[in-house]
Amino acid sequence: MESSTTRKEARKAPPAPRLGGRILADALVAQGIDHVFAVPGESYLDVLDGLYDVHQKLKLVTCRFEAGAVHMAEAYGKLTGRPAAAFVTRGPGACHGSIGVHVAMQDSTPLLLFVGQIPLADAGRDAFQEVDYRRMFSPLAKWATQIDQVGRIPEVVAHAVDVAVSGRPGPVVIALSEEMQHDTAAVADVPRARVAPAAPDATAMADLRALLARARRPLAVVGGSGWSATGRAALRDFLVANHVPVTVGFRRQALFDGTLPVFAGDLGVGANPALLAKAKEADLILALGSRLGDAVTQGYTLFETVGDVPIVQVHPDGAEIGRVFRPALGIVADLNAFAQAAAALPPVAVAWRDWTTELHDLRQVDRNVPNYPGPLNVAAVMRQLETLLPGDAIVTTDAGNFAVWASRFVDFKDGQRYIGPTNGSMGYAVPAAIGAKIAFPDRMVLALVGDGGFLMTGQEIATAFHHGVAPIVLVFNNQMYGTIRMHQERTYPGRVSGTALTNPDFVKFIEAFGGHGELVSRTEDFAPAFRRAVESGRPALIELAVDPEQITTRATIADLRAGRTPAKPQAKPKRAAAAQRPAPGRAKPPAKRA
Ligand SMILES: Cc1ncc(C[n+]2csc(CCOP(=O)(O)OP(=O)(O)O)c2C)c(N)n1
Ligand SMILES: [Mg+2]
Repeated sequence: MESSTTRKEARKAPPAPRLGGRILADALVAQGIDHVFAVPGESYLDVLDGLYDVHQKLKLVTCRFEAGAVHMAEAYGKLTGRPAAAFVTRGPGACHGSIGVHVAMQDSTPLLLFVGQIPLADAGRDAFQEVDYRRMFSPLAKWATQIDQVGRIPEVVAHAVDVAVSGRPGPVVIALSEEMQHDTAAVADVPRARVAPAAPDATAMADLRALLARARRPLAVVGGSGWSATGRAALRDFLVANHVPVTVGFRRQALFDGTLPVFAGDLGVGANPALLAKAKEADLILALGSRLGDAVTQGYTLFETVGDVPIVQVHPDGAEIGRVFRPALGIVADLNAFAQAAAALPPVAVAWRDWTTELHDLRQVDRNVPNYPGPLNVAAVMRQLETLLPGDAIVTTDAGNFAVWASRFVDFKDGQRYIGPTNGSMGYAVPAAIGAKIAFPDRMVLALVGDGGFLMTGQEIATAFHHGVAPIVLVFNNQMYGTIRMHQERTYPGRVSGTALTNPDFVKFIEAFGGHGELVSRTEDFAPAFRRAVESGRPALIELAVDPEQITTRATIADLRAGRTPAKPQAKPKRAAAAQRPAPGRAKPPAKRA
């Protein structure tokens, strides 16, 4: 029989020596990372070899472009709340992939980006593809570091995951110098840390309730990342029980069920001007997870930054609370823990039923399908799409004017997800859809993208084929960089410069990969085409022949040239100055839009 001393010694036995590449692969597994999205490079050959050994626990998704790989990983993290890893090679690979780090930072998404690094022995010689990643990524990432010693791989990877998921989640970039990848060390894996979520302060919750009880026109702004299904359900219970009108932040649709009678629409690019005007009448703002960022606040003009209207801001990171808008009450808490605590508060006596109804009605009126001229009414197509999407569909969006068709006309439901780049990153939707489909192979995943954005990363559809997943892509083809054309027509009417596009045959494009393609030019053809795309079981693309004249959901090019732009919220001094500048035809600063 084995003595107890022998058993103890066996437990204490030093771990077997492993190569750095293998230690790194094992470290990812130990931290619960289950997907790696990569474009290979000779700078991390040893890690690729390490991944070979763990391929049953860690799926390696080979991509075509580093921006695509990082967008896939970002979307995976956004949807699951756990980071995926992206791997890119040094220099050019890191430059291509950097866009996804910016998305993850602005969207507060947990993400790990590993970059192969040159040999440490050559550092500082401007060696082949050499870059200092700490400096390159320091303004882009939550943390940028480099591992130079093989023995510290488990420690750094564990800490990187902790940083990525904690507080305001974000991207961590880790460069891997060449030596440490093929050095050997006898180090143990580091287990995942169990960290209890930060609970909201009970006194602050009572203060929140007191502020709500005093309000007459409250308004909730729901946003941020890290919401769980349970957290969102609790949030819904709290807001519905108190009959608070609810808006969602820019590209944060489906955090709140759009079909509920308290839903008032989204704030952000393309928001309902009538809602924006009403938001200025609110006498209490509940910013729940939202950073109250640039797009959500119409360039920081929607509310007073230091004003009389009390703002309650709930965020997992104290550094975000009051960053621009001084709150009457800030609550640092995990959003899901906050929602549970809020749902447990006794509802207040609601004195604003008419206000909530008024805001909800504005949303309904805005959702009514206008009688757009031409054979394809994109608003009507969106309303059809709403009925065709399953209750658990995942929709990804790109950046561009086309995106407003969905946000204005589709009410996303509780079980659905809608994700997009709040930093306005074109080329996001297709790779994000592939990342989403890899995370949730049994759910329908639909990418919404313009003709401009599609040709930035549409080739990642090859990755979908390679890994056997079948997203559907809806290309809104208006044959131009429409958003920029809109700004041109507003600011320099009739002077089209650098915004026209010549496109390929998109149906043939997807067919060349072996996918299913459809061109839809008439409203009534959309639903059957969509059903055929779903039934094909293959990656599919539906091109919508959008009338180029209908430049936004609210204006034609002729409207813009004539200065007939939709009503904007009442301008504050900053904007008022811009409004007094010369009429169309003369230089006017373009609005910040993505
Ligand atoms: C990576 C990137 N490059 C450029 C821009 C600037 N930009 C914003 S929208 C837009 C045009 C988008 O065109 P398209 O995808 O066809 O959509 P549309 O606006 O025509 O609906 C451009 C060039 C951006 N936001 N992101
Ligand atoms: Mg376009």
